[in-house]
Amino acid sequence: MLFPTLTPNAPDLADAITVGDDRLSREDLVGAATAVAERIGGAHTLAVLARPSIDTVLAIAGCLIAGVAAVPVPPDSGARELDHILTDSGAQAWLGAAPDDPALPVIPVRRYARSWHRHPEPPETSTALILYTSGTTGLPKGVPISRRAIAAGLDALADAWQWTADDALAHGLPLFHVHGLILGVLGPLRRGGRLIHTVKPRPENYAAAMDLGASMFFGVPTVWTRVSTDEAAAQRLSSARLLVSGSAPLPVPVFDRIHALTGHEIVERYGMTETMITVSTRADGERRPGWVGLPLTGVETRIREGDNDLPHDGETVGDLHVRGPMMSSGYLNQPAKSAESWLADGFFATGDVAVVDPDGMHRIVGRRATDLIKSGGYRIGAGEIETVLLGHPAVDEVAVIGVPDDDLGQRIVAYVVGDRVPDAELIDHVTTELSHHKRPREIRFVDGLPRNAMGKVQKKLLD
Ligand code: MLC
Ligand code: AMP
Repeated sequence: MLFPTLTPNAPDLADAITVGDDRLSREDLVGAATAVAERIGGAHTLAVLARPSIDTVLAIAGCLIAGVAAVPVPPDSGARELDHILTDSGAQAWLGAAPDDPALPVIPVRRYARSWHRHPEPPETSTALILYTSGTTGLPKGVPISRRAIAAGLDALADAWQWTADDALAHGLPLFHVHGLILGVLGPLRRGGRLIHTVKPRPENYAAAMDLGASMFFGVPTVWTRVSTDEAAAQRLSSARLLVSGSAPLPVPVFDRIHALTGHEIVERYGMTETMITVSTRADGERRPGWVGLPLTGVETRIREGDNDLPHDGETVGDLHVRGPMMSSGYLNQPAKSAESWLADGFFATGDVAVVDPDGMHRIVGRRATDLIKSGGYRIGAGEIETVLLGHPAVDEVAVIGVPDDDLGQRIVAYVVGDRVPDAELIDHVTTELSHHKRPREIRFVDGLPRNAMGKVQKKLLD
């Protein structure tokens, strides 16, 4: 059973889910989510505007009970992104909150409705979630994730992190990605422990979660960077059981500062939307700053150059491939793109380059493609932003890159050739079409872009 806690005979827990100041007991969660499931029976795919709220948790839980695929949508999606996600996923309606101009029917989530009906367990191969993630070019791709993959991924992490029903997980990450949603919400639902969602991942909110009994914290590196500069907040986390970082590289100085302030060595793990988490430091293992740990139980990895395996000597850098039961099996509606990454022998070519040492410890060196930017832990395709900026009448040519940033890891910078309009006009144009986190933080007007003999922009020569 995927979620033993979502059945009427699960033991009650007064504060099973806390989101900000809002709270739901296990009994109310099961009753309200089952009532949602009653209302959506017969649907196959529903969109959920993934605000950090109890209603979002109820909508997703209702879909999981009913066996309906949920498509979590960034709540600040712009028009272009929204239209694409709804069309590509085949979503039939919004479940719960909806944007102002919903385009689809809206099925309400009734917080105070209750049902104690017992639904049959949906097939384990059925799609539980379709998550959207950026590629180097084009619009985001849908990644269908099966119930079986979610179970395998969460159980492998429970093994690595000694994660049990006694844990109270705290975080403030968005509810439309692997990190905040699958690990951060479905994790506690599968393990049976409490969830404390802090709405925003601010250091003071994490410190306040200690008063609610938080034992385990999730954050992207930007969150840990901010915690490390807020001494008082950091020190409050000292008595937590485990601090975990992922979604982007955790800078070694941040690992060291958090260690000095809290006594904790952050557990780092590596994953992708397409594969879920495949490599992690173990709670009972070595925590080496700058390294992301060992393959999870059931996972195999290799580093390659072309078709050749490279040695695990701690120095040789190669393309990282992973294979494991938590992986998705391909992009939605994209057989050709899927075939580029899901290889015939079952391995997934991650696009990351890595080294592995003789003990199996992995270090992520970087990404092959410069056109995938990681900013604040979000994966953002340069091409998607360039297309939108080219749609602005003042822009003749544009190149978008990620430049190193102490806070965000990388900061989105757009080099623009065209009429000099105020930066805010171009930034707002992007937020109207895409999600806010895809907005350039900086616009640099230039007279021309560096190009090679073929006319291709040489992004490496920018910045
Ligand atoms: C300023 N703001 C604007 C704006 N200018 N908003 C829109 N348009 C403009 N022009 C405002 C915002 O509204 C916000 O206000 C404030 O500026 C800060 O902006 P932000 O972008 O919300 O926050 P920021 O501080 O930059 O973000 C840092 C962050 C965020 C860490 C909070 O990047 C984040 O949540 N990252 C998590 C990403 C994640 O979960 N990735 C997982 C991928 S899964 P206000 O008032 O709203 O604060 C994955 C697999 C794996 O990778 O391995 O896990
Ligand atoms: P996403 O699809 O948003 O999950 O982004 C996945 C990408 O994030 C990976 O391909 C890596 O480039 C990066 N990533 C995730 N976790 C880590 C980590 N711990 N260290 C370095 N990079 C990471």
